[in-house]
Amino acid sequence: MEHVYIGLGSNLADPAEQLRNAVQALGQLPDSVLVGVSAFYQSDSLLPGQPRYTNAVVALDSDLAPLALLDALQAIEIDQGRERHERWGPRTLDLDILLFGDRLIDEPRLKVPHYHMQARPFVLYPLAELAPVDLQLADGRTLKALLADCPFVGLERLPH
Ligand code: A4P
Ligand code: MG
Repeated sequence: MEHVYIGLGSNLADPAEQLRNAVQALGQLPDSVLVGVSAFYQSDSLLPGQPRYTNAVVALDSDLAPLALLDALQAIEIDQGRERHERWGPRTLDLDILLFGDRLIDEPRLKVPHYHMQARPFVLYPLAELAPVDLQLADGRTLKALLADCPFVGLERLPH
C-alpha cells in the first residue's frame, strides 16, 4: 500500500459539514484505509471576495492507482456538489492529492506533489499533524523546512 495525503477544502456556508461528509466518503474508498484526519483550519480565500475556506488533510493507505484515486475523489466532489448545487453553485468541495508515496507524477490530469502546496499554510499545518517533520518532498526539502518558511498567519484551528 502507498501512503497518500489528500487536501480538503470548502468555502460553503457550512464547510465543516462538507469536510466531515468528505472524510466519511474517503473512509469508504475501495482498497484503501483511512489512517489520519487533521484538525480543521479556517482562513481567508486566496481569491478576494470569496467566503472563508475550511481546510483539512487526510492520510490514506491505498492500493488504488493514482488516476483511479483521482477518479474516486472527483466522484466524491461531484456527489457533494450536487447536494447543494442549486443553493451554493458548483464548487463546494475541493479534494487534492497532495502526496502519493514518494512518487513524482506529471500527467495531464494529475500533478503530484500538488502545485503550490509547499507555500500554503492551510495545507502545510494540517499535513504536519499527520506526517513526520522529516518528510521529504520531491525537491528534497523537508516538511520542517517548508513550515519554517510559511508562518502560521491568518489560520484559525477549529476544535474537533
Ligand atoms: N489535478 C492536477 N493535479 C491534481 C492533484 N494533485 N489533485 C487536476 C487533484 N487534482 C489535480 O481541479 C482542476 C483539475 O486539476 C482536475 O480536473 C485534476 O485533473 P479542480 O479541483 O476542479 O480545480 P480548482 O481546485 O478550482 O483549481 P485549483 O487550481 O486546484 O485551485 P486551488 O489552487 O486549489 O485554489 N483559499 C484558502 N484559504 N483555502 C483553499 O483551499 N483554494 C483555492 C482554490 C483558492 N483559495 C483558497 C483555497
Ligand atoms: Mg483542486
